[in-house]
Amino acid sequence: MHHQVIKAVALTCLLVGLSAPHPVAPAVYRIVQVDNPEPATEALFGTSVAGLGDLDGDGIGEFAAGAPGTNRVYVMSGADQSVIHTLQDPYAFTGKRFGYSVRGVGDMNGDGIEEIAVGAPGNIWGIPSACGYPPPLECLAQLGRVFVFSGSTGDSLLWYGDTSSVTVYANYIGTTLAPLGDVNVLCTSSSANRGSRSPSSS
Ligand SMILES: [Ca+2]
Ligand SMILES: [Ca+2]
Repeated sequence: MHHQVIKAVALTCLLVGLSAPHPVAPAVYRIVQVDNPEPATEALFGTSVAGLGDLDGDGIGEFAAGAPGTNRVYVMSGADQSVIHTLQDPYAFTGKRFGYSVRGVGDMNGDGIEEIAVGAPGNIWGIPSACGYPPPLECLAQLGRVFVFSGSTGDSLLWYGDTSSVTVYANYIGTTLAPLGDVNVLCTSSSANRGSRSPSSS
């Protein structure tokens, strides 16, 4: 009888041991300060920040930080914070707040690497000079634009802008960005979003 009790207790302990969850190593996080890779007065580095997937294949996700004061977005390694891509306005307009917003938008060109959307909402005070129709690039830049860059190469893939002839109110397209899976990139503005066109149609 005594042996049976000991045997039962031992079996119970074994079952408890087997049912206990396996120990899981706690995730290790570290906080690092990331400075502007190209320090400049009023660069506004860090106005926008976005987490990204792994772009360089080291198994660690990347991040992007915008500096709309200098019209730059830096895509940086999550492992060592080195700069992987420096994104700029393909049309070299300045003062249009390129980098005011940034988001990862998934893989849009099928190469398996996430793309990066960047907002450039245009002039702070918005009201552009007379544009006419179709509006020239300079007017679209004042009204606001959104760009999509390849995550693997940093090359510009697409951009979106207001193609209407309305010139009284600025739209600030690109103030915020939201990924919509395989639908596209949703662009929001403070007034209206009335159209888009690709660089090839400019
Ligand atoms: Ca990585
Ligand atoms: Ca891609």
